Amino acid sequence: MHFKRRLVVLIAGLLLGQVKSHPQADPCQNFYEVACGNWSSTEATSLLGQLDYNYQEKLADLLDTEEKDDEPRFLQQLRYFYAACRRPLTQDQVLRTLEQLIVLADIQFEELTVGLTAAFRLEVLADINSDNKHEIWKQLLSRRKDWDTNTTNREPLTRDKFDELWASLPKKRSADKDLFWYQVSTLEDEIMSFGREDDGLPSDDLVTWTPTSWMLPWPHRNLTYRNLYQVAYLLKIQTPGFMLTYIYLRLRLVPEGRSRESWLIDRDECAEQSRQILSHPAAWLMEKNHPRLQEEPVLQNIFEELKQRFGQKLRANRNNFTRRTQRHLMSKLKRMRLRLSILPRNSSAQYMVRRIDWHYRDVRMNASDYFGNLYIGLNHSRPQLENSLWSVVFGRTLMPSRSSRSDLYPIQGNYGTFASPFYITQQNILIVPLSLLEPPLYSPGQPPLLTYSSLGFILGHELSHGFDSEGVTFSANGMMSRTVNREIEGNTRLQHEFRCLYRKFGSRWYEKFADASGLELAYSAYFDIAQTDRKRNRSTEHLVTQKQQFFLNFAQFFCSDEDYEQLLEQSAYGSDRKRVNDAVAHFKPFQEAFSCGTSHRRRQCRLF
Ligand SMILES: *[C@@H]1O[C@H](CO)[C@@H](O)[C@H](O)[C@H]1NC(C)=O
Ligand SMILES: *[C@@H]1O[C@H](CO)[C@@H](O)[C@H](O)[C@H]1NC(C)=O
Ligand SMILES: *[C@@H]1O[C@H](CO)[C@@H](O)[C@H](O)[C@H]1NC(C)=O
Ligand SMILES: *[C@@H]1O[C@H](CO)[C@@H](O)[C@H](O)[C@H]1NC(C)=O
Ligand SMILES: *[C@@H]1O[C@H](CO)[C@@H](O)[C@H](O)[C@H]1NC(C)=O
Ligand SMILES: *[C@@H]1O[C@H](CO)[C@@H](O)[C@H](O)[C@H]1NC(C)=O
Ligand SMILES: *[C@@H]1O[C@H](CO)[C@@H](O)[C@H](O)[C@H]1NC(C)=O
Ligand SMILES: CC(=O)N[C@H]1CO[C@H](CO)[C@@H](O)[C@@H]1O
Ligand SMILES: [Zn+2]
Repeated sequence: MHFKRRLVVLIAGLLLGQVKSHPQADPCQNFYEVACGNWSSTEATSLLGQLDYNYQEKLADLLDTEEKDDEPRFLQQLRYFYAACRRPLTQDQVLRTLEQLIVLADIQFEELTVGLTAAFRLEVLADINSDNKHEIWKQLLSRRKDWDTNTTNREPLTRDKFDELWASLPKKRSADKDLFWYQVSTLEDEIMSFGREDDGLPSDDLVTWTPTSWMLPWPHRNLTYRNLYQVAYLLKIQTPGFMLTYIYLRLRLVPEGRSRESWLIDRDECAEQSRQILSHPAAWLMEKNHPRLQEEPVLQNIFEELKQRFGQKLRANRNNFTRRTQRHLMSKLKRMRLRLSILPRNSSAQYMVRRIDWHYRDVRMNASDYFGNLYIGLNHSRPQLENSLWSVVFGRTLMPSRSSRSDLYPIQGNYGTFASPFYITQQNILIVPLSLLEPPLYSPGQPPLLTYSSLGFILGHELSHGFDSEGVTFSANGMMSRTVNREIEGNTRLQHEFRCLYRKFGSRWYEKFADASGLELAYSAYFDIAQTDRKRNRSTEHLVTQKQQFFLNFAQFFCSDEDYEQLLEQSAYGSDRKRVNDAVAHFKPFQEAFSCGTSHRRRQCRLF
């Protein structure tokens, strides 16, 4: 998700018993509905979104307090960024920023992000990349907020006007006026050609608004939703370089005196952006003021239990692997580590400060230049991001192998959430941002059932990524093993199971595997007695009720609202509804807990 929607309602207690379940739905058919039935209409977008929101509130509080004398340099940069973001923004600033960007030699998504943020007055940092450009434009076209229409002009450019604007345009040496006019006029003609006259047809699918801050041409005729997508498509296929200059020209169409108004970005959004742009300084400040690391043993213990359960599966050796591959798998599992926080652990406070300072040594924020800061921040994180592949919520990520254990792991908003943990294949390490250890997901001393069914599941999910089709060939220290790869490719049973998952879930299969496996591990860690955890005293009373509660709490982690749901529909995970229902669909203990008939039991694809 790229524009996170503002949370309207704060939720107090989400978990177990506090969400009204939906008794009419059949748990065996649609367990999501049972668990989340009435959640969407009343609560926040999603639980992880809520954790982000709470975190940002606290961060904003800290950034609103006075600076102290001895603060590290990186913290000053964070304060400058936040302060500049909180100042009233003006069209004049927008124009000056665009003038600096359009003359740059190489204009990419970072520059376009700054340009669109400035021109469209976005409050939330857009995450633009080659995959979601269309989505961004659809979002921009769908925004409906009151705005001063006098600050924009929505008529196509005439050649005369174009000539006049071009004469005062800061230009690159390579700029070709006729070519640029050709591109502009072609694009504008196409946009203006959309829409239909009043033809008496039903008006249900007519767009009834002009998008907020829309400074591009807007047809005089009525647009259908289909037209809107067509306009979005036309805009998305333009290059970032063309788009920036074009937007600048369009903004200049309005005489500067007409656009005196200024606008403000809310403090939560500024805190969120501060966290996106300077994630480590933000994490450092938060961890200093809201220490959470004492929770570490709770998670480390659960993680060890999950590893132990997964080890049992591996030892059963369903795939009849050779001893060599078995050793590879067992050693990988044994040495998989869990690290809390995106900051290096196990280092002195001074070292940590030096490490972060060094990472941000080239970043010089200006306490009165928000758009300039945005560019500095995005430009600074560009090389890191180019070197790593990212996936979304509960991502798995491939880091460049040269990165070291003391690295500052970048945390990105384009996960959809900052609270999402991730597994780094090349380092065999699982990173859990501390912001995950907050209510309503976690509070110290909560019943273990709640912890196992939520955090236990999340850790199990990430652990399982170490053993999906991509992860499995990487060794305990993150090296790709050709021998193991060959054996896996030649293993008839495992390949058959891979295909089974693929047939069922398509390219999303490895997430579904991680979900199913994570649930199984967490369930087993909580309910099955194992030698390693005799110390825990499980109550045997009301076992069926406990099991039902376990599954309900697991499912309620995914409750989200409908809009958000639709967006996720397109992501690697499928909708939350399907995620929950797919994860429980073939899980025997679930079917027993809810007395589902055998008709619901189909064969489960099992990798291990
Ligand atoms: C827009 O401009 C017109 C004419 O200049 C003026 O009457 C109107 O009040 C302006 N609207 C706003 C919201 O400033
Ligand atoms: C747009 O649609 C409305 C409602 O159907 C109609 O009244 C109006 O005339 C249409 N405008 C144009 C320019 O076709
Ligand atoms: C596993 O391998 C052994 C010998 O290598 C063989 O006897 C056995 O049948 C195999 N089992 C399966 C399920 O393929
Ligand atoms: C932390 O560092 C110390 C010394 O550098 C080392 O002995 C210890 O094993 C490390 N602990 C972890 C968890 O890496
Ligand atoms: C900070 O930005 C303002 C424009 O908003 C500019 O006038 C000023 O020179 C900048 N300061 C530095 C140190 O670059
Ligand atoms: C952008 O980043 C490059 C290094 O990646 C640096 O050389 C350049 O000065 C940066 N530009 C700005 C405006 O920060
Ligand atoms: C374990 O639970 C049982 C029954 O609830 C209780 O009688 C017993 O004292 C508990 N043992 C420990 C070590 O807490
Ligand atoms: C689907 C459903 O149960 N909707 C209900 C959610 O809660 C509101 C208010 O409590 C009811 O009016 C809806 O019928
Ligand atoms: Zn995953």
